[in-house]
Amino acid sequence: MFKCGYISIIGIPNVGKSTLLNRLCGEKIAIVSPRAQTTRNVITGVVTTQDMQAIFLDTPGIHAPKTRLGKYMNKVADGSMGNADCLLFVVDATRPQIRDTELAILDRLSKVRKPICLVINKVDAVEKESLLKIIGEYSSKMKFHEIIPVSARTGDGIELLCSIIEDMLPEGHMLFPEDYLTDMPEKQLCAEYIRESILRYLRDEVPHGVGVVVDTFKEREDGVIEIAATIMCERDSHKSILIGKGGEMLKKIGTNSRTQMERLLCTKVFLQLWVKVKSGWKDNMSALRDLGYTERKD
Ligand SMILES: Nc1nc2c(ncn2[C@@H]2O[C@H](COP(=O)(O)OP(=O)(O)OP(=O)(O)O)[C@@H](O)[C@H]2O)c(=O)[nH]1
Ligand SMILES: [Mg+2]
Repeated sequence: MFKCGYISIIGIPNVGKSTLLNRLCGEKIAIVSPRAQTTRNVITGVVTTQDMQAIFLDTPGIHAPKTRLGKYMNKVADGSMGNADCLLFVVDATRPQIRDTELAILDRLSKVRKPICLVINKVDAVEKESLLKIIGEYSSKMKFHEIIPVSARTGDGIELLCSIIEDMLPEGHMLFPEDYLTDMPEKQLCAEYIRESILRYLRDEVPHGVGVVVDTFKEREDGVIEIAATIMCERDSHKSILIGKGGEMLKKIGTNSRTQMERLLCTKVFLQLWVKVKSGWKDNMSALRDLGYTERKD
């Protein structure tokens, strides 16, 4: 009896959804950062074993949106719940209080007639005793298929989580080839690596105002891949910070993301970065479309 289906990974920002996706898939498909609202689109990761094919949908953290981009992020997260066969609701063990944001998600989940597993992540960072309180609080609010504490960082509890996922999935034939990993094109993944480097090196306000588009992605005859990308930012001051003194910062961002691209593509990469100011791009439909933040019509 083979099982196959879609599992949506949802939760508020920064609880470790993308880290969990990467851990479950054994590959870095989604970028991760200590800042909230890192993921902006639904990212698919597929795991195939002898007994199942699990198609994971990592989603943007659900939050109170301030821009059109924010609204889009919430909408795709919400849409992925509708498309999934079962759900992983991820919460952060280091932030045990249930706040309005979690309550809003619980309210939404209570209307979903699908198996839902509560995943309490980051258990490596808390005392075991504190978990009982979190488990108690959440189970008093809703009935979950299972509640499982894990650490996406260390891998603790992941094996058990996989067996719970198998249990929740419906019977069915494989939907993707056995060795299929993600629907994220390499070009887009490279743009995401650049964004991750920006999140790593710069303070909050800059990365949150940044979008990255890969304009050129081509293989040269000598096997080197040439990539040119534009970093779109909101203000002139952000542009100066991104470039840095004598171009230092942009060089650092370039070196860090190029190393990741070379690992992904298994070849040398020649990377060129450009910075462009486009104020208000997060509310601008055509800019959002250029960056791939528009709803797919399928
Ligand atoms: N200690 C600890 N930290 C973790 C764990 N999982 C994730 N983190 C950290 O939590 C932060 C957020 O991780 P992400 O995976 O980007 O979180 P997310 O839920 O995808 O965030 P958004 O995309 O913004 O919604 C990063 O700094 C991770 O390294 C874990 O199991 N233990
Ligand atoms: Mg994420």
